[in-house]
Amino acid sequence: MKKLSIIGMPMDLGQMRRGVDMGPSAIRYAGVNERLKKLFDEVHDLGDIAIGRPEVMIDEESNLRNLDLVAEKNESLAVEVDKAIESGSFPLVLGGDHSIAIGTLAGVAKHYQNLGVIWYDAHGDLNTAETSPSGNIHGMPLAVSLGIGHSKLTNVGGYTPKINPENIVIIGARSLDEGERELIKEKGIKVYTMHEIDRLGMTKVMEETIAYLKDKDGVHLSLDLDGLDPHDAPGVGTPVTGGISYRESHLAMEMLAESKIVTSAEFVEVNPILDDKNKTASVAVALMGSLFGEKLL
Ligand code: 5AB
Ligand code: MN
Ligand code: MN
Ligand code: MN
Repeated sequence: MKKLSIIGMPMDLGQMRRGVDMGPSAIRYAGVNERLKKLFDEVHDLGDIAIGRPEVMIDEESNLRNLDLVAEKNESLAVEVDKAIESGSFPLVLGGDHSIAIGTLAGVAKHYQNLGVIWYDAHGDLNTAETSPSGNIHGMPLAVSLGIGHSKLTNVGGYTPKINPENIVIIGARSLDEGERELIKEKGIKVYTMHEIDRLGMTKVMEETIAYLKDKDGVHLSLDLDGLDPHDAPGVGTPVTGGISYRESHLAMEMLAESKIVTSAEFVEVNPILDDKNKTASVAVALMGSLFGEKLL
């Protein structure tokens, strides 16, 4: 029995551009339920976690934007993700800015001793309050999940760390801050930048990624739509030119489907206000179709 739980996380407090809170609605409007119902025995859309509309608050002591609320809302997300897994469902989280990976991973990682993570993104999301150029928590969730960062964030879910550096593969990186580069080297995190994707091709990148993660007891896919080229995914808050194409992304998802290694996923940073006729949400839904085993023939 294949069950899917869809959890909307309309979070926009991890960055400064409003509109990303409408990401889950845009993805539903693009037909996520209808599309995935064909691929699962049961699809449960659990609706959205309540976020509210507070004014932006900078934590004076740490310089982190909306620190307390981002931590609190991610606690709620972690509980929902945990419940979905307990009920035997595959958890699929719809973002929302990427700070929600803090809660998703808090809910997922307690179920796996040796969780692998694929971070599909133009960015490393490995900043801390000290290295961040922006104070935006959506640039920090991978570091937080490694146990690096403000304790209010690293302790979401009541334990830390969630993942080990040697279990991470970053794909699509092309905008890394200095502190992130240092952390990648220090921790030995595996990264396929756009250079490697151009050079090896997506087939080889995914073959290597799957081989690298195949002995893990679970694999979480954290897909930031800005990993794709802005031409294919314009509706994102921090676009970076020269990204992964729509076709390459489809291939990546199809290869993941074949490998059967992925046990949870989130699709984040869809901002319909910045989009072109819901193109980015539609791309997200098409990629989900491929990830969950849709075939052309
Ligand atoms: B996203 C930047 N590195 O920390 C920062 O979209 C951008 O979740 C972060 O990948 C982008 O502010 C975060 C400059
Ligand atoms: Mn549990
Ligand atoms: Mn990004
Ligand atoms: Mn990201």
